[in-house]
Amino acid sequence: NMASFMHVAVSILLLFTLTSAQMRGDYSPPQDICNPNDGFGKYCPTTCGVADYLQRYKPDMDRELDQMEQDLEDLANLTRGAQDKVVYLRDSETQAQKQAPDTYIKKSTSMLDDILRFEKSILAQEDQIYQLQSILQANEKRITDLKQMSVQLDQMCKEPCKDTVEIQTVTGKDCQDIANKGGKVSGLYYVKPARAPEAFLVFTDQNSLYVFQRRDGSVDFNKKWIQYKEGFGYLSPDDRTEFWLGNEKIHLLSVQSSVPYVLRIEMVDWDGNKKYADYATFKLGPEVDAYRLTYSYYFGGDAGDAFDGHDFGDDPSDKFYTSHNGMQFSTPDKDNDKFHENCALQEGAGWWMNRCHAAHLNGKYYQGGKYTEKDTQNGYDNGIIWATWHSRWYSLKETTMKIIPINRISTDGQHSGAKQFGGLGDI
Ligand SMILES: [Ca+2]
Repeated sequence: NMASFMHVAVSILLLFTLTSAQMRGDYSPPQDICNPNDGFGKYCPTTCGVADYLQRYKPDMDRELDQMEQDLEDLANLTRGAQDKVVYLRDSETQAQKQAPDTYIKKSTSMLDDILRFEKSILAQEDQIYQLQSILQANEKRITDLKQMSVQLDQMCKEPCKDTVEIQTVTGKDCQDIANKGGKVSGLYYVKPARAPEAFLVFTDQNSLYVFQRRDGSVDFNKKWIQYKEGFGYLSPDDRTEFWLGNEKIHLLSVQSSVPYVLRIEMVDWDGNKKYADYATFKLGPEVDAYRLTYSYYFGGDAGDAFDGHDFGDDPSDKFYTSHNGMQFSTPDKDNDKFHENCALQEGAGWWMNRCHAAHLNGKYYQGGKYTEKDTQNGYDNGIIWATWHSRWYSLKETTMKIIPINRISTDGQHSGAKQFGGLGDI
């Protein structure tokens, strides 16, 4: 058992040596000056993506390994203690045997003492054996967990790291243009909106929609202005990865069309319930206006109008100060909100912050949904929030934000753009 345990421990250490070597080799630019064009849009993770992923796992794994090392040492100490006891018992026994024939009567008292000591030692040893067994069980569980993690890691690395990804050959100024030219399948297309300096990749489908945000917990959304501007995460041809397309691209897409766009927000909670909210005439302003969010009205949905703010019952001004229409975009390094401090910095995410929010889909990912002030760094509700559906202390499981030409919605029905969610799973 011990040998196999050591074997696993060594394998895991080896795994870390390999991954950290890879980090040194592949990952040179620090996170905040990540090259905006570093392969974003290909199926493989960007350098930023790989680094984020490893950085998320390494501290936990390091801690686990330290704990295991400590447990091993305790185990060794206990074994030594037990061995000492056995030696002592054996010595006492030998001595007793030697002395018994001659000095039976004289020694009988001390023999009785020895027997009492034996009994005590046996009890103590049983205790130690019990402790050792518990430690062993705890270790076995840890090893199983680590093995599982390592298998998942392996799977994760295998799947998205395809060398090639199918990018459709048809291009155009928007999805409608692409469809007109024969681009009929869902997938990744290059589009070049009217004012864009160069074409960029987006996911689009038969309904001519663009997906610009997807959450499933695999990517850290605590990013700076430049990253929210250029986009981060991973795009995939089956639209199942997590990303922020980038404010500049969302802006260019949202302002070029002659047909108004509807912003559609789709959400899934931890019980698998799905809800959505639509906003008519969605537009994102240019960078000089800090990518201001505007729409004309709540177009419908069953999730409620959280963008209009929410009365949390703390103050009559709650609803006004948690609305989002007309808000500029803020990031931890750029404060454009209506609060005397920086909402985006407090909550570690970029969003159209007011003072601060009733909707916050770029928030921190909390497994299981429910979280409390104690789970946060500074007591602020920083999860993935849609306050007109779940409380602000409930973080949603999956979200998607997409823009759809309004004619596609009215002709094809409310859920024409909706698609089955498929996350990367819980890691
Ligand atoms: Ca502020």
